[in-house]
Amino acid sequence: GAVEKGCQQYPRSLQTILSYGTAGIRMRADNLDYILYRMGLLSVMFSKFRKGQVTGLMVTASHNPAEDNGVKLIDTMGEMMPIAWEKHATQLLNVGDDKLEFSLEAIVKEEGIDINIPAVVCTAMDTRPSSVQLSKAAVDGINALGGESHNYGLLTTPQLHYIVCCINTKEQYGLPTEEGYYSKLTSAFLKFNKDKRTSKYLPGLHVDLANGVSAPKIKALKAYLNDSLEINIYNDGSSGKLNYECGADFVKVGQCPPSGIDLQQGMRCASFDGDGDRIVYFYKKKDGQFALLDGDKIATLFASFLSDLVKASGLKLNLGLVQTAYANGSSTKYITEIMKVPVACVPTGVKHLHHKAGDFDIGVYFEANGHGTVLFSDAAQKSILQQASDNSLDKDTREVAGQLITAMNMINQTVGDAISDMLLVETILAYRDWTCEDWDSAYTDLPSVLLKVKVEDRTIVKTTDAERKTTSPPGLQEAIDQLMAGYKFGRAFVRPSGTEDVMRVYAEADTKENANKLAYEVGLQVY
Ligand code: NG1
Ligand code: ZN
Repeated sequence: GAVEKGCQQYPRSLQTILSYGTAGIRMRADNLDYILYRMGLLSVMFSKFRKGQVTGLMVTASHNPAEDNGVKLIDTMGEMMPIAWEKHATQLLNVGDDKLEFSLEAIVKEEGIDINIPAVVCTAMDTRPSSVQLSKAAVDGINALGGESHNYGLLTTPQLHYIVCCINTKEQYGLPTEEGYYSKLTSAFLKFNKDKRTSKYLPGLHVDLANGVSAPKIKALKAYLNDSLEINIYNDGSSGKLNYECGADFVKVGQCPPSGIDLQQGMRCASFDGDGDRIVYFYKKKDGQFALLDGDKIATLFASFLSDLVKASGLKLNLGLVQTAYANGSSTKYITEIMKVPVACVPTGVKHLHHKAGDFDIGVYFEANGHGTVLFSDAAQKSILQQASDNSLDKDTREVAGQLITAMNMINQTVGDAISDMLLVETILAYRDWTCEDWDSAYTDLPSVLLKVKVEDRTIVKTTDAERKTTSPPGLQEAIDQLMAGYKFGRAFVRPSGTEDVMRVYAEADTKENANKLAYEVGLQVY
């Protein structure tokens, strides 16, 4: 039938075994056509499985080079596709063209899908040269199974997540359009900031947009902000290349400013990644050194702000923070010992963090690389709303609950979102009248380093304890333990990347030199 016909147009061009990785599929764009076609098919199955609710498909390779591309599948509540469905993705990716229909039937059977339910899939893409063609392949896949496709063209990844959520909640979450997104977030921002009186906090912000899809989006956002936030744009794609020497990943891994920004003292800067779901801040210290305010710093800022509001409101809500092994040791220590907020550690990948954050009434989660957001449980939202309108309470208490609601409306709860995170960081800094130095002073990061090691077969390394330890090959963990013991505050781990064909090595120690040495020594163990 139609599926087979599509196969002729999108034949399987790779024989290697692929898997649905940390956040979907990513590779050089050349061989992705059939993969996008097949993921289009899968998103229809998933929509049918969810009784015809809308699912999402985003064409992007995030922070990876412009020559790469990939796909992220979105759940009906706007979150990431459930981990339980990744095996179906992996299955569909690897079967021969002649087995594709059979494979689809197997999914129908296993999941008890009613094939007659109409399916709807929203698609969008980032600015990569290959994205238009790959979106078409996905749409052809969607249509081949009779699914209805809505192509939103260029969007940031979190904007598509937001739109999917809005549609399925019957607009309770907001209007399911790009304008609806800007208007929801910026109304909250303007409301919170309307009486701000600041002296140290300056409204100027300098943003590196990685030459990606966020450039046109931030330009659109600015029109909604009037002059309440002065955003200066860099790397807007007009001359530079996507993610090349710029963007959140470049800044985080390289611990240096992106090209295009002439960093001066007193400038408050931020870098987005290529599809707008990560953000890190940075500035130049008084001593002239570059200073990074990464996902861990943003998480602690959010958590302390929200926990202050919760305390002031008198509400009994438990707030927790979720990190991965990449979180700086100093941040974990600060959160547990000084802030006294519970911390959970989960494996890499936002899907794990997001899931865990749901265990709290208010769950703040961030990867150190700047991907994160805040989740409010249904019960928490309800009690906050109730408190805000309870006339038996004094005015101040009601107002604090109102502030919590406003903060909540500024947050994209579906997934980490650079725009939304930026608005909340700016709100908190203005509210506290803080400079970057004030924010940064909470704790000092341990020097850290992240290496990539090319290996023959990265799957031989198996991990446990939220990837902080290895279980295979034998002897590796003992060797790493011994190396770590040689350094003050030494901590290191290795894990196979889920998005690139490399092993990742992370190390931190008392000095930059020692962190580098430790990472190098651990790297030699897997090389
Ligand atoms: P992998 O390649 O599995 O390490 C990377 C990031 C993740 C996550 C995904 C998806 C690091 C160390 N890893 O995963 O945190 O962001 O990409 O984009 O930053
Ligand atoms: Zn991204």
